[in-house]
Amino acid sequence: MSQFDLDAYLRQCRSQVEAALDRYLPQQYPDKLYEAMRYSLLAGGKRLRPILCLTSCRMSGGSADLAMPTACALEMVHTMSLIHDDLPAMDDDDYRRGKLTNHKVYGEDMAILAGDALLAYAFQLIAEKTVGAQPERVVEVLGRLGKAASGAGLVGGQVVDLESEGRTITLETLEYIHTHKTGALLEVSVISGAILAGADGGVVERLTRYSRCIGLAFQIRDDLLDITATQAELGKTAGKDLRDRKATYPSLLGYDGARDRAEQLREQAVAELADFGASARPLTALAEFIVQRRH
Ligand code: GRG
Repeated sequence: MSQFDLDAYLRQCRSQVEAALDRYLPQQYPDKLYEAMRYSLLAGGKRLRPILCLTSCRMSGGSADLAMPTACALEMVHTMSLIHDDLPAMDDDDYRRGKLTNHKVYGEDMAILAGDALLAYAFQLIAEKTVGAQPERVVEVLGRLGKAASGAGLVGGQVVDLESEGRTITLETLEYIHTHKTGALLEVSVISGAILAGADGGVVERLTRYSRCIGLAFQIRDDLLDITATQAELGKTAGKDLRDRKATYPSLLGYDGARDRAEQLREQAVAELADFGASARPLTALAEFIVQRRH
């Protein structure tokens, strides 16, 4: 089997996504609002969610163009969640993606509104710009994205996270936080690409199991990096979990235990792809990237 060049693949996907984000969200009136939206949306980042969406769409026989509006919408929802997460009322962070956080530059009022506008526009983008998918598939993607962003997804995870601050929590509560705060959007990223391409229920089920494993593995890696990586590598404050005495996978399982759990999850994720043969190489490599990434 020829070696799959993940770095080249990531570079190519990222440049397509960057161009599409810039195109879908041009600077316009009201100037300050769109400047604030574009400031965070075009600030870099790994673009993992759009890449997962484009990759699962291709694996299921669709084109990158088919999934690009959804891929960009996923990045908009992700970015708005980072803007709101960084606000003084939540995590109160000064740096994100190597730059000052949105509210530090534009003020809290504009940061809240930029996040709101990105969230609403994400749904508009999918509805208006998706070309070539069956309408009921587009509706399914809209519904799933809505659920992932709602109290049953990101917002629910964030609420339990805020309520857990300064308290001792169980591994079960920690898993609830992360499967909702982080896992839900990663899952819909993988699934939406496949749905748009017309994948059947069996494929969607396998990819759901794959994405749940990589979602949790992603978060465990995040917790490990918070201990080992520097602020320059992370683009945000490092060592914050320890300082805030937050429950994390390493604090509950030990550093090695958490690392082993992430590796187990990667293996489980990859096992779900066995039936897809060579077409699953990018998703296999992405699972590896998630547990080995340095930022
Ligand atoms: C979605 C309506 C709505 C509101 C947001 C604030 C909030 C509710 C939720 C918090 C969600 C959150 C910040 C989760 C953390 C997710 C996470 C691990 C982010 C880091 O992702 P990376 O590493 O970042 O992919 P880059 O910068 O590479 O994109």
